[in-house]
Amino acid sequence: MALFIFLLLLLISPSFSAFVAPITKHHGHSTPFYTLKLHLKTPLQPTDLLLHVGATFTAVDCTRNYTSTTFHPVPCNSSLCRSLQSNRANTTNCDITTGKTVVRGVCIILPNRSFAHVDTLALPITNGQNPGQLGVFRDFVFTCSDESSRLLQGHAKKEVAGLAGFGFSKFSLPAQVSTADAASTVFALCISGSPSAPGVAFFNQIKPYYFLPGIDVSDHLNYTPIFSHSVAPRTGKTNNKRYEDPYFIGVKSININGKPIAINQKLLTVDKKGNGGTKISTTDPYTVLERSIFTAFIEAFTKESAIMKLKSTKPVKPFKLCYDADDLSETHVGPNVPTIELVMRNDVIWSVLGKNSMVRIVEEGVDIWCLAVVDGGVRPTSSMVIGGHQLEDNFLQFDLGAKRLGFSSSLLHHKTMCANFNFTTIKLF
Ligand SMILES: *[C@@H]1O[C@H](CO)[C@@H](O)[C@H](O)[C@H]1NC(C)=O
Ligand SMILES: *[C@@H]1O[C@H](CO)[C@@H](O)[C@H](O)[C@H]1NC(C)=O
Ligand SMILES: *[C@@H]1O[C@H](CO)[C@@H](O)[C@H](O)[C@H]1NC(C)=O
Ligand SMILES: *[C@@H]1O[C@H](CO)[C@@H](O)[C@H](O)[C@H]1NC(C)=O
Ligand SMILES: *[C@H]1O[C@H](CO)[C@@H](O)[C@H](O)[C@H]1NC(C)=O
Repeated sequence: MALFIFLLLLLISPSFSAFVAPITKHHGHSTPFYTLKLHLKTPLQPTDLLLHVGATFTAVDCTRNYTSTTFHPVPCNSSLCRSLQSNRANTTNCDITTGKTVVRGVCIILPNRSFAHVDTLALPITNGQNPGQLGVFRDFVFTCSDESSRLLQGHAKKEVAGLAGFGFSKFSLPAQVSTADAASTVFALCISGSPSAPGVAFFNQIKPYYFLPGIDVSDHLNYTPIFSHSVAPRTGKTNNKRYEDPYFIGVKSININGKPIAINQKLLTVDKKGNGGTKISTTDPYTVLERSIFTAFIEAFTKESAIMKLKSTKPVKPFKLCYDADDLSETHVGPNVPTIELVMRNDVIWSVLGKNSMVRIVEEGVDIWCLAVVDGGVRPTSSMVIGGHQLEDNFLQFDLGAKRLGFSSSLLHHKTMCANFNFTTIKLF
């Protein structure tokens, strides 16, 4: 209970408790990534955080040029600290060395040995159609770490101050800005493929979600069960150590032009150790498939494209199958290639058309479309990881209370797109 008092939200108005934030795609480096813009610190500063749908905590590097009058570390051994560490508080070790300074008496979060702190965070309220004034959260809990810069391999240090964690945790960003308890948090993501026109994240909004020209996409969602399973990092010692709390969906088969490909079903379920299954990721730019699934997928796609008289060309890394742009006809849903369908265990279908299955590579003397799927190797933690490119212009609603994911497939079918949220700020009360 003390925890909830500690986290009490200060809302500007009781009648608006939904929030919104722009999501921007960045192309600058070899791999694209997505950031969420919010306001942090006192006085409030606009801040870009790497969008990480599976991360347990929101993390900012508070050792690097961090000035805020409301910043304070979570005390070692406090009840909030024990809750953050899932009751595995390390009361013998409360000091941490960051750079050349030692910070004493703080709450250390394992396994990455970062420490927890609180500060002010603000997001615009929304009615589902426009953003309004900022809603302010005084005691938002972060970890202090440079995780985002490790994930971006040192790139974009200037632009990206940390990462926004949306994982299944009561300390995720959506859970902390939720007025419901963490287990019934609702949030939605709509990622735009255009670096100049942002997509949008909604918090606490069940409906409506308006996109120009006046389309409420909550009318166009299919639902499938969603679940979470803590996953340890791919590298390093992982015993008992939580690192991510990502979301999984139950894909039972993949169809290419309506024909199912052969997949070992065992790979598609999450086992007791958290291995296998289909994860959703905003930090993998492209879909990643376990080796045997990848091989079957490429084979079936090649066969179907041959039937459509498409001839492949020399691929560009990391892709395996590419076509000359001149040889593909284009439609409003992307190049005309075999259609991919992800069939869920509850028999609803997530269809993936050219715009999401293919990525265009324009380099010196090269103009090709490549199948935007990469080889995950043998025995990866998750057998399928649905990555950013496949999520673009697909609306996703994560309803943790109803334990379901609402998905739209391509919004282009409904004559709108993720960049069509109207970010003109209005006065909402
Ligand atoms: C530190 O922050 C100040 C004020 O926000 C800014 O002007 C300065 O460029 C920053 N320095 C670095 C190294 O990022
Ligand atoms: C943490 O709390 C326990 C129980 O309240 C106490 O015995 C212990 O000394 C405390 N440790 C530190 C480092 O304050
Ligand atoms: C707590 O910290 C001490 C000192 O760093 C370390 O030896 C011990 O293994 C830690 N305990 C846990 C549970 O991590
Ligand atoms: C966006 O919202 C503003 C405020 O409601 C409105 O005036 C404007 O016409 C909208 N833009 C479009 C393109 O509809
Ligand atoms: C934190 O976790 C990441 C992800 O696996 C790992 O690469 C990194 O070395 C860890 N950092 C520390 C300081 O333990």
